Amino acid sequence: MAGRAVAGAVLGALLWGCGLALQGGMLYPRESASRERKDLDGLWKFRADFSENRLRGFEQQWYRSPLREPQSGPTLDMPVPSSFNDVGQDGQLRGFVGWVWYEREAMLPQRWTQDLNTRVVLRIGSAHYYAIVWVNGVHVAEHEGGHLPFEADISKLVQSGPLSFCRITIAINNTLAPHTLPPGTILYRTDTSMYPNGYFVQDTSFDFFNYAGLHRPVVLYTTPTTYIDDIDVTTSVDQNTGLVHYQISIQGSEHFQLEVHLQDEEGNIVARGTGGRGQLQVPNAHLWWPYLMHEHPAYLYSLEVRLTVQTAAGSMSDFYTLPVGIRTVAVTKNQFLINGKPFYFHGVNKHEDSDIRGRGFDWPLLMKDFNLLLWLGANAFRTSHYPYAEEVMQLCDQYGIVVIDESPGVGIKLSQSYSNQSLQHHLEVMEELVRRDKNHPAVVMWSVANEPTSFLEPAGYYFKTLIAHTKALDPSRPVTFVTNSKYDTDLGAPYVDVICVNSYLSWYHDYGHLEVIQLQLATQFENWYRTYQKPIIQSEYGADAITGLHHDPPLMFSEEYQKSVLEQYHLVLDQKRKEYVIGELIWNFADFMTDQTPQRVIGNKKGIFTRQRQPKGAAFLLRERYWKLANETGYHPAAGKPPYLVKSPFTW
Ligand code: GCB
Repeated sequence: MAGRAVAGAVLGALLWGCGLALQGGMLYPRESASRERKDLDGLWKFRADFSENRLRGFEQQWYRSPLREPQSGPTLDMPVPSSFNDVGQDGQLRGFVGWVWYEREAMLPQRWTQDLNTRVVLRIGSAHYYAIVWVNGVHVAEHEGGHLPFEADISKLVQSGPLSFCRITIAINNTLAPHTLPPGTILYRTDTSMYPNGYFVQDTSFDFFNYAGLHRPVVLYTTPTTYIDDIDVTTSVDQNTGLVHYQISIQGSEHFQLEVHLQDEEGNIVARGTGGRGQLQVPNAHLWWPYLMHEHPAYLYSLEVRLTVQTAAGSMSDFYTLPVGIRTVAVTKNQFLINGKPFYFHGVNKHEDSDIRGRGFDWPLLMKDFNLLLWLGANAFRTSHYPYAEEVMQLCDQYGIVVIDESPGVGIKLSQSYSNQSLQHHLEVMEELVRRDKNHPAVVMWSVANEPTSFLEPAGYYFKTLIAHTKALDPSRPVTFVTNSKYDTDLGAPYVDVICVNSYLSWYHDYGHLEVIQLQLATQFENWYRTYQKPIIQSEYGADAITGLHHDPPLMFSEEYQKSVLEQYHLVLDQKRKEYVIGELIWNFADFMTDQTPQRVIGNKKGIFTRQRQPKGAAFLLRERYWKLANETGYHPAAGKPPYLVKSPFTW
């Protein structure tokens, strides 16, 4: 049956997955004196395989020749990056489950194909969910998981023939199974009095639409054949001196010289080093501070790495520049410290989601979102419920927006999703995530999951292992997962550094009874703190509001009700933040698309902005609160007397 074949095709593929301990780095493809980059954004040929078993593309080997009629049948023009779901007018394609095929040809500069000292790499920012890649009909890569980059060295392929172009074919399967991340199940509807033969649907336990496709930039880039493969930077502070510990890995040769320079924002070299690892000392360092915590937040140095190798043909160099923020992060039993000062998270949970493009990366949307965060006075967000684009993380570094970086471990509900296979994959995903995001100063904590059934018996071992592995990968950051289990049954909570708890008081229970929020919320906090003596973040709270729907006294779904829920939460948060509550993140920044259910009105409407990024009443309420919090908790070291009063937009 079609569904079984779809799931089977994915499952088969997953078993070939790589083992633990990733090989190599995943540096962002930046241009430099030794590296070129060619973006493959634009229109690609696209075809969904609607055949009953979804495997016609493999049976007919669509990767062997160009994807066009008469060979493989009709194609569509599909924009990249974008989800494929909402671009067209075809309802069947919107909800399609199975393999889709993308293809495009890329012209290559002559030097890339003729200079054998050049390495040509194909890099895919995100392909949701399982992807297989061919170049000129040759299999070059396979990857599981939709939110992290992967790449293939295609030098040999493009340097072996007379062609100055290459044909890239990518098959992507969006099927989710119990051991994928996020997990899902294919449900077979076998009652033929109700469903046609072979009918199946994709079932999931998370609250967002399973958008699919090539969601982020696809690029070709070059490096020399001996190249800087990875850089690992951690920072610490000793009195006024910033310490930058670096480790660089090189591929292609064992005989090389490495020089590193650290430059400040004015371009002055403030420290120099040589060799693959070392420590740079920066006297009177400018620290990386979060937005609204300092008059000059988000200070970034540049680590300039120069690799030199002597070859028979002469000397060859590779250059890479990495932005570096010097800062420290620490957790006490009731505080989160950045550079030794208490930090209060006042921010949002987001989604990568918008009209038409779905989860597709889009610069105007991204800048609008950052402008809204700055307007709101938000100093933090969580990448609910999967890793966001690398360009998002770069902007967080540049603007001082603190990030809780979350894995796609959402919807882990069934006991099968705690299997060894699931755990193995989850460990790998954490490796990929840490490898990609470890150098971002904005990232202050890893979140391994959202709202798992952490009260189930296997959850104890699962989260113990997962959190220990993440800490081993990155001892410099705290680790958490976000829970909605009860404080006395949660088997994962003993292993987290910070308790992140979600609650929807007077929304998913006690409908309309705003008067119980204060009591229930105070009880929630007290129970967790008494049990664990760890700082707590209210990692989600909120209510749906359909923009423009008003009712006073407040009724559910009106803008007034959303505001009232927030106000009730804030009364308790204002007491508890004096003790051990270290943050509040509203659910959600903007309305977003979900599966169709009777609880969702064309998506989840808990945004304080609409999906088109227009403010609801709650946005103004939060804005006033966040700027007030910034005034109270902001700190100016030079003035020596906290609190440092930031300029409130209300007095401009
Ligand atoms: C939650 C989930 C989030 C949902 C939200 C809601 O607890 O973490 O993914 O969208 O509640 O609105 O129900």
